[in-house]
Amino acid sequence: MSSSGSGQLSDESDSNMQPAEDDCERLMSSLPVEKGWVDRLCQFQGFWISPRKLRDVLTCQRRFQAQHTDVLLVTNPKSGTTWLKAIVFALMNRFRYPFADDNHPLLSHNPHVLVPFLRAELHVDGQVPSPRIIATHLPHHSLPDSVKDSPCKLVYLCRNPSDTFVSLWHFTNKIRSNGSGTEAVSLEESFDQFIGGVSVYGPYWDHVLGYWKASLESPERVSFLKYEGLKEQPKVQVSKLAEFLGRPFSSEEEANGALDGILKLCSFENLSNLEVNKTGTLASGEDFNNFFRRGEVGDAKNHLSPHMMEKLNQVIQEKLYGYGLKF
Ligand code: PAP
Repeated sequence: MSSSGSGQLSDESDSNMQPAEDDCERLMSSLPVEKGWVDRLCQFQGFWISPRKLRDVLTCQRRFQAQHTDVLLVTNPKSGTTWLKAIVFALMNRFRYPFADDNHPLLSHNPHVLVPFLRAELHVDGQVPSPRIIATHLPHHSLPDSVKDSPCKLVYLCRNPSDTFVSLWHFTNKIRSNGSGTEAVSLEESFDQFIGGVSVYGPYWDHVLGYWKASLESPERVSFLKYEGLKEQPKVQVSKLAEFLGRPFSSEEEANGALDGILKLCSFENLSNLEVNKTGTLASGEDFNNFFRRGEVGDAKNHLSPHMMEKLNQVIQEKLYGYGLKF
């Protein structure tokens, strides 16, 4: 077994495709560990993850069966996952659920309920209607083999690192304070960890770069979007996304305002003001309203000092600019 976070497991538990608890414990004890913002983080296959989630990832890598028609939505946490889930759900299901339908599922269900995260058992027929829309935060190199070998489509949404960091920091502190009375984690300490590459599913830049490269190599398979681009040119971006997903808007739909309707339905203003999103809670315990804070571009400058912004820009420049990726 490796001690560099490469995450090799023995084959002992292959018979049921689920790693035995002992096997997981052994693997865990061999992985690099750092203090996280909520829980500890261990480095597995080069990315940082909470030990609580490691077994699920291992099981998923072994057992998840991709289908050709799957659509996988991928993000670094706090890059606009909730928004992307809403948009793709509305777009893919627009004939079944017209945007103006008073009973549209997005009006009564949080997007995280309508679009599940990748789990091993999602391959069980009928759990998610086909074509399945599934989300994940896994880095590209750690996707299950069945996804890598499948022609299914991947949509990656990235967000500028400063806003992603600030959003993650706020979210983490909400989770920490949820009933536990745990002290808030300081912005400075979290920032140093983030730019040192230690963040959940990070390093941030490795995550982004993995999908950026994949989108350049296989543009018909991986679509790379930016949160800022979606904000700036929502119609252009969502129209391109619809084409990528094989569901282009017809001229009749354009005339009917379907694209505008979907954008309005999925807007921060609309979703954040729905009763379900103000009061509901995920099965895992997070309140839905924690997924809606400001939904703006550039809020980081209200939290990070000019020195911090400069430091982060420098790291991003070093890590990403050489690959043609700029924010
Ligand atoms: P997740 O990765 O844990 O699922 P995610 O949805 O990516 O979380 O992050 C929430 C962020 O998306 C919040 O950003 P903020 O902290 O900077 O405000 C949230 O406000 C923003 N967000 C949620 N819904 C929308 C939306 N419909 N449009 C734009 N931004 C949104």
